[in-house]
Amino acid sequence: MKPELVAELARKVLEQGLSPEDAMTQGLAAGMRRMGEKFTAKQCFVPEVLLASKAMYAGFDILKEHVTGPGRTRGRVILGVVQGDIHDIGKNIVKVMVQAAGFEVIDLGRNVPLPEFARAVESDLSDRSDGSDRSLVLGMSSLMTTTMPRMGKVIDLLDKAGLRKQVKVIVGGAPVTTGFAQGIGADGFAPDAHSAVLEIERLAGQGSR
Ligand code: B1M
Repeated sequence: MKPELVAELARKVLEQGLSPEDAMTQGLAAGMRRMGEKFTAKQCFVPEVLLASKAMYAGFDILKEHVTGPGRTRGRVILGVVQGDIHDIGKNIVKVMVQAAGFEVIDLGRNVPLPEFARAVESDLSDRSDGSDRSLVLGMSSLMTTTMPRMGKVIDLLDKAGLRKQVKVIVGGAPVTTGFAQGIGADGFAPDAHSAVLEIERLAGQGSR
């Protein structure tokens, strides 16, 4: 909950040549997870959580500039938090890690209307006048049990639009499980940002075209 201190520590990470990726996943994300557990246990409340997010972003904004990738595009990932859900801290961490792994990310943001996901997929697939055959992955995030079924609705929309076979879908967020992901017909699931990168690499390697 101390933005100045977190910023100072993030700068120290860089000065000491430590890995900004590790600082993000093992430091910032772990800290937010701890706040999440405290919030759930009613040991802290919304103002503290917001202060913790502010502190998280104070470190995140410094570290993200130093997360480097392989310098070539390995494919494109469309990312967003589903309609009705404004929790985007996890999605933003996933985004930076996926970018660092060399993927181009189209970030649709949070509280994304469901048809917008399908539109983004359609627009990417139709914009291949350069003959590009890069892989395409759609990543959806949801932090609430009330909004997570909407990820399945997006998959249905892709199906109806005849786009489903041309894109791999990965879902994530604290309440999401492998079983849930399989149940809604997603191709992949990841419990954290590091596994999200590995899963997206796997999906992209399968040739999602
Ligand atoms: Co709210 N909130 N919140 N909240 N909040 C939860 C989610 C909740 C579980 C708390 C609780 O009651 N125990 C609960 C949901 C209950 C349910 O499921 N039905 C809840 C609620 C109810 C609400 C409100 C409705 C509260 C209210 O107003 N009455 C409201 C909802 C508003 C809305 O969305 N419409 C609300 C608001 C907020 C804040 C604005 C205060 C703030 C969000 C700030 C923001 O995100 N910009 C907030 C926060 C911070 C939380 C908790 C405390 C922490 C979430 C978080 O940031 N975790 C959360 C409690 C909890 O999770 N235990 C809670 C840290 C983050 C790094 O982890 O997001 O899980 P996470 O991401 C991880 C992995 O999940 C994974 O990688 C990430 C990094 O390792 N991952 C993916 C995430 N997306 C992925 C996508 C992938 C793959 C992996 O592939 C595409």
